[in-house]
Amino acid sequence: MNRLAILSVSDKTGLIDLARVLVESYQFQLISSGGTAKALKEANLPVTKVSDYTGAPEILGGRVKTLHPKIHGGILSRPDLESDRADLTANDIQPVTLVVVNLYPFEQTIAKAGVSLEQAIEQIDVGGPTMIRAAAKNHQYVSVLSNPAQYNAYLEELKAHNGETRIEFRRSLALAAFSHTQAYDRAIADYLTKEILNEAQAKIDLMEVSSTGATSSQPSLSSSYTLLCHSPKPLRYGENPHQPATWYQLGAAPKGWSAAQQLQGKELSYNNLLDLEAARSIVAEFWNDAPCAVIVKHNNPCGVAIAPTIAEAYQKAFAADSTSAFGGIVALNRPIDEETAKALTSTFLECVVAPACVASVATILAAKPNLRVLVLPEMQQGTSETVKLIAGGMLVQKSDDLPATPETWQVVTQKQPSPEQMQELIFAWKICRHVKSNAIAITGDRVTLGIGAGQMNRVGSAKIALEQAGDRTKGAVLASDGFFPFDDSVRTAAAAGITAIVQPGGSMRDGDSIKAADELGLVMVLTHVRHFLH
Ligand code: 93A
Repeated sequence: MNRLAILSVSDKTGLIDLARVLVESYQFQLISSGGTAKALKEANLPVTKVSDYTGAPEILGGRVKTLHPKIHGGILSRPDLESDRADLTANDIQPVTLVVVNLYPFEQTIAKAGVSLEQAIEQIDVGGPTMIRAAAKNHQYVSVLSNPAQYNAYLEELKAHNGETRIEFRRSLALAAFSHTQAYDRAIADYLTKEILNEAQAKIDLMEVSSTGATSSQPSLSSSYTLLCHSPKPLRYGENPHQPATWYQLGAAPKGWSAAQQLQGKELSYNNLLDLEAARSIVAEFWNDAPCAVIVKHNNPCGVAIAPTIAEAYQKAFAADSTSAFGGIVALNRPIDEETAKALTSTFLECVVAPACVASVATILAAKPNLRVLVLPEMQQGTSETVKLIAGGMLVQKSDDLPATPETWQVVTQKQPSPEQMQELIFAWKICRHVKSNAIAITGDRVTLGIGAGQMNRVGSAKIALEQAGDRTKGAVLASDGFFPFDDSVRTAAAAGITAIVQPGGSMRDGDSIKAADELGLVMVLTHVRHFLH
């Protein structure tokens, strides 16, 4: 019986010469798809069309040419295996010895000017890579030539080995084949990525409530964003029960919260996710630090602490403002340990996220079945941009991921900070930037003592933070996310016992604040960087 070769090539370079030797010197029987068969026939070479061999015509304008069990059965069969041989006989399939395929010229097509997405898509070869991969998989028995440059080497191999090929040779062809299909798919993926980004850039009309009704259905994304967003997951509701909401994954592969593992607890809500992200971003700030625990409520931290153990850090973060911590979202920069798990289950919390949680600890947490426990190994990785919708538009900005650079800070008071005070100021500053503006953070011994968030004037935030810190303000430090427009905040802070302040500076009246600090014996450090968070 003749050996069977399947030839299906877009680039017909060297095809005739190869086919002639295969037929005349090695008695191959040739099977080819339409265009290839035509070229061979014109050169007076004997060839059977795939459609005649399979009995199935080429359909869908050529989208289905070789995708047939008689083709793939022949390529993938193992003639040494009795069951495979039986299958071949039962289905009238001949084993294939050689596959010669080169693919639709996708890259050459997209390199041309003015090529539409539809035209590019038609140049995505499906049947060709399928044959190449099948032959490469079955290289124990089959040779695959995926490039005309390999034809001569193949003929040389046949010549040198009595019309046969060695397994090492077939394996090297298989490797070349898989590398080729990988590069081919990469080019397609790159092209689609560019298309999607271009389209998204052009259209900023993203969220539209689906036309089927505002409250009864999930909000849907306009087409441009649907391309970027994947796996839409309906949430029970948004910030409030009358707001339908959906959680979309950005990008094809799950990452960030989409990749987090939920060990137990109720389904995540819209507000949970927002708070978890706020807590994660603070933990990320202290990712390379000592054990750190963060408790968030309504997107603002109500307790953050650093301590020698994660259990101690959690206990301190909780004690920082135990009233607010009720129903809080906790993030830890260390795996949850048994001691922390016990503390976590002794109160009502909404969610806990940590980089890891072993089974024995999970068992302890199971005592609170409603508590959502999440494992997010890459907690330090955030977003590169933030997006907000406004009427008729969308605001996109780079995320505020500028690291704190205390080496560039400027002490502007007569009094210099002690090294310990400096460390505390860094801690307070790193937290303050994660508090909604106007933000004031008061800390001592690496624990938040008072947080003033979201007030419409800075002294208002300062008053709230100081009141919350109460008598713990003695010797504490204060951070402000924006400059002080007046000296009132400085005076209020000093009166409560604050000893050092870190703030961006940049106000017309910086002089007044610095003068007040000097008068009251405070340390003041300017960062020259502000961190508004709205
Ligand atoms: O559209 S396809 O993906 N569907 C197929 O079933 C198929 N089989 C082979 N393209 C397919 N091919 C490709 O056709 C080959 O990879 C080759 O590039 C080309 C050869 O077509 P023709 O022999 O008609 O010139």
